[in-house]
Amino acid sequence: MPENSDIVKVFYEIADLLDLLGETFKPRAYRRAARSIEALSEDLADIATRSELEDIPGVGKAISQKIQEFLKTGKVRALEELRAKVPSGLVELLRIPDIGPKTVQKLHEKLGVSTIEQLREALEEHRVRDLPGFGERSEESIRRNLELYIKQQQRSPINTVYHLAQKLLNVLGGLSGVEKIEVAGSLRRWRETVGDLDILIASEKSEPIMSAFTQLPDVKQILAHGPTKSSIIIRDGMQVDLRVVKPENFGAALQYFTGSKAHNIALRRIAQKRKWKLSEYSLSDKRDGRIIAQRTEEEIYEALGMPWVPPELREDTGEIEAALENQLPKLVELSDIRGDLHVHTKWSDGRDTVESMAQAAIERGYEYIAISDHSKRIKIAKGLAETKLREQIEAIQKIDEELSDIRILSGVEVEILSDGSLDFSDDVLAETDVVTASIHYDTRGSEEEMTERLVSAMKNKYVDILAHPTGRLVGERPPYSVNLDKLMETAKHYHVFLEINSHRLDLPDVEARRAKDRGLKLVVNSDAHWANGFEIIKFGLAVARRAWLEATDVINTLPFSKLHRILKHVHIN
Ligand code: DGT
Ligand code: CA
Ligand code: CA
Ligand code: ZN
Repeated sequence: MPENSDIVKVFYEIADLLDLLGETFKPRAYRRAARSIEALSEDLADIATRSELEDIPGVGKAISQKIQEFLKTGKVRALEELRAKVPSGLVELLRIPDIGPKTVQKLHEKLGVSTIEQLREALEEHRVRDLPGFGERSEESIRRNLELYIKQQQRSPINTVYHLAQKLLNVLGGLSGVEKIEVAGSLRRWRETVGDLDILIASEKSEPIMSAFTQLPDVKQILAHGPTKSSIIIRDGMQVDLRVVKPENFGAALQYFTGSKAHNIALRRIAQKRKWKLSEYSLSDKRDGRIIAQRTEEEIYEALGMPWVPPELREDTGEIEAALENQLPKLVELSDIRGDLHVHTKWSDGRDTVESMAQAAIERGYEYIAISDHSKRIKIAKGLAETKLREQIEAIQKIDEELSDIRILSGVEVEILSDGSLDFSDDVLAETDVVTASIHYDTRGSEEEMTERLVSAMKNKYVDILAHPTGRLVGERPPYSVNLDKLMETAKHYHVFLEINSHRLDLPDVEARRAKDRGLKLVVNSDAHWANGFEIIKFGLAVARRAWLEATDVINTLPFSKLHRILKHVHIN
């Protein structure tokens, strides 16, 4: 069954195509219809059944026919015909900020530009400035807007979006009339990357809030400004969607806009079986329109026969079935975490001393940390030579004795060399309490080579943890090729714990979940390089939760009295 949003997309595309063909009035009519359909609380199919489509503002005979055609066939012939007339890339060029149909037409006719890539080339070769009516300044402005557009197409890593969201929640949350405010979408589900940021507000009066939103100082472009939904692009290219709903609908809206789309579709199917309807406004009875639940998410899930589902699980990968049987996992929480086994200091490339890292850990209520600075091969990170490491072990011992509130373990993040051997001999490793192995250089090997290199390191009898097993730095560096199945098998056999690294976010949630299913335990570490760096553990924890991990699946939820027994060679003093 097509959704209203599907036909909305059709009409916007028709409008764009008509724009490009030089039509003036028709595009406006399609946009107007699209906007009123966006604001509907009822399915078009139901309205069509009652033959009331033309009662929708902006919907006349021609548009009503297209809606019916779409409901019947899933297609609109007029759109297909328009698409055939216009090179397909041109519609995308329209999405670039400040570029309208006239500019696109000129670029196309005079320079043969019909794709983003061709526009980039034309700009590089400075061909745009020579177009009549253009010049250097408009060429430069198109170049900047193209960059912005390209940036906006990319997904952003969660940490940057998270901090942006905190700022926006602060500012928007302080506006008068705001009763509730929450993030929704992929950020609320804690995905490791976010396409656009969705914010939801409950308020009786939306206009002043929407105006304040579109006038935020960082706004680069306003994509839409309406009474219920507005979209902006902020300075660094991120799109932010704000929806303002009535307080009584807040739960239904939050549920809907948190997604994922797959989760929502599955949930809606359960509602439909009961002759109910789940929308962004409410859960209601299709037969008499009676509202069953709308104010909170809990009420909605409960009415559908299940407990509230944590947003991290809402991907339709088994969570609905589990919820219906009351078998949802009890996900690991921040308060379960008792320590951090991957911490850097000034001894290598960290910014703070062992003391300040320990102090910061105490303030977080941690029972233990492991200092794990880099080994000598990694010169760029000021890796420690053997003598330095021995000095550090002694220094740590002293500090550990002085601080009774925390146990400080001496560890090392030992480099796995190209041939799979470790950067320190076993004798040296034996003097530490925890050994974390990882790769930071020469990562271009084939999958077999990289896997073999990691596997041979994991076989070392002192290695406890394999840090950032895929090498990815989310949003910046791709993973190296590696066979994770083989790593998991080896980890199981040799009692090595795979790390969920909160800084890198290199281990995808689905892989962490597979590790759990294979009976492995993991460790969630911050890889903190300064005293304020511990708090990013929330992003690693999010991966753990999206992987369905419970506290018992994560070794650093253990008290030290139990942890030391599963590490290979802790020196107890
Ligand atoms: P993103 O932005 O790509 O990181 O991912 P989301 O999940 O934030 O997706 P977004 O921003 O397009 O939409 C936010 C939520 O709104 C999405 O998770 C589910 C809901 N939603 C959006 N569009 C539709 C739709 O056409 N149908 C349904 N059922 N739900 C939708
Ligand atoms: Ca989103
Ligand atoms: Ca969105
Ligand atoms: Zn590290």
